[in-house]
Amino acid sequence: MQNNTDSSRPLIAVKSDFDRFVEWQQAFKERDIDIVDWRQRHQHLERLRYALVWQPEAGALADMPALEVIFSIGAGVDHLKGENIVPEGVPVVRMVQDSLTAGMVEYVVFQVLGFHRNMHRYIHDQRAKRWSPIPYPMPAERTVGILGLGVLGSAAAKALKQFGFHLAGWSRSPKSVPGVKSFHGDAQLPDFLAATNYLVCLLPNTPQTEGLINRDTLSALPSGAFIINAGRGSAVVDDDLIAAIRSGHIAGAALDVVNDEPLDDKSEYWEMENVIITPHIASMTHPSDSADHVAQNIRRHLDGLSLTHLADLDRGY
Ligand code: NDP
Ligand code: OXD
Repeated sequence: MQNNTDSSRPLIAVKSDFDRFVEWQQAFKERDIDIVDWRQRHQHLERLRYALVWQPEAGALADMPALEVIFSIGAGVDHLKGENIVPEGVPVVRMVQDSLTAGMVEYVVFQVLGFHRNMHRYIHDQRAKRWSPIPYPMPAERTVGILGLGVLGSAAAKALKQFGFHLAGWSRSPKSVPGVKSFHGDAQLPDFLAATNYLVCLLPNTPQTEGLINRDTLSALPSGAFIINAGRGSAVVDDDLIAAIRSGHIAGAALDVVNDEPLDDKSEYWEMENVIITPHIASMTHPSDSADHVAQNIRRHLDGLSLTHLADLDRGY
């Protein structure tokens, strides 16, 4: 079916994650776009102006002579970094879609509330048949600080605000999100950290964000702070975080992303009682609605309009 394409319709090659090709096929069919499986792209190279990819092999996109736009299946574009991945001059559109944002909001709210209400401790208490109530503070006595106040960080902040937490965000440039105190740049990082009880990281992987959560920044947080990382594992210096948790300065961490995925079975994180590991599932791209974002951009491209949500690969996000 995928090879039965109509040459007047746009054609996109899809290298899907999680084997979701059939879902993408259905979603694009409903939007009058033809699609080919990544492995069969060679049969359609002259017609393939678009590619939707997750972790393409080096050289693969460069071997598509008609390629005009690359769509990232993820919000992050770090999987497109590196030698000979994105051909010179071909724009990259990153994924921005309501369902992806909603998934991240769910994850962040879930983890903040879980730590706030001590669920990480009650899980162990239950296993030990221990009935041991722990007093908890009011949300108005706690601040959630979000590293990366972009599409996902702003949406998570807005959702958390409804519970009564104080909210702060840190980004490169100043932001104006109602009810969220904006900090920006390296100079304002210490003040942001000093007031943060739940540190949520939604930063992209760039040279500037690498290792940002380290011994110094962790010690700048108030004692008893929690870490929630759903951005990229590269932001964390693992040995520093492990030491800070062992010392009790950091009360717990939820890590959806780690430096080397999948997490090595020798990692100390697995055994740490106050650490919650999830396998990079904080949010996912759902073909049934994310095809809208791709289809709209293909229409814009065909109409000669500017593309939305272009990534800046030099900046790294
Ligand atoms: P955005 O580009 O909308 O937001 C990124 C934010 O990070 C911006 O506010 C940006 O600041 C800030 N930022 C980047 N570099 C720096 C820096 N050096 N110092 C301070 N702030 C910085 O991205 P999204 O919100 O859509 O996505 C964020 C990340 O989330 C993705 O890159 C991806 O890594 C991760 N992700 C993880 C998923 C998961 O399942 N775990 C799912 C989806 C995404 P400014 O606005 O000023 O430029
Ligand atoms: C993304 C991701 O970048 O899934 O969207 O991590």
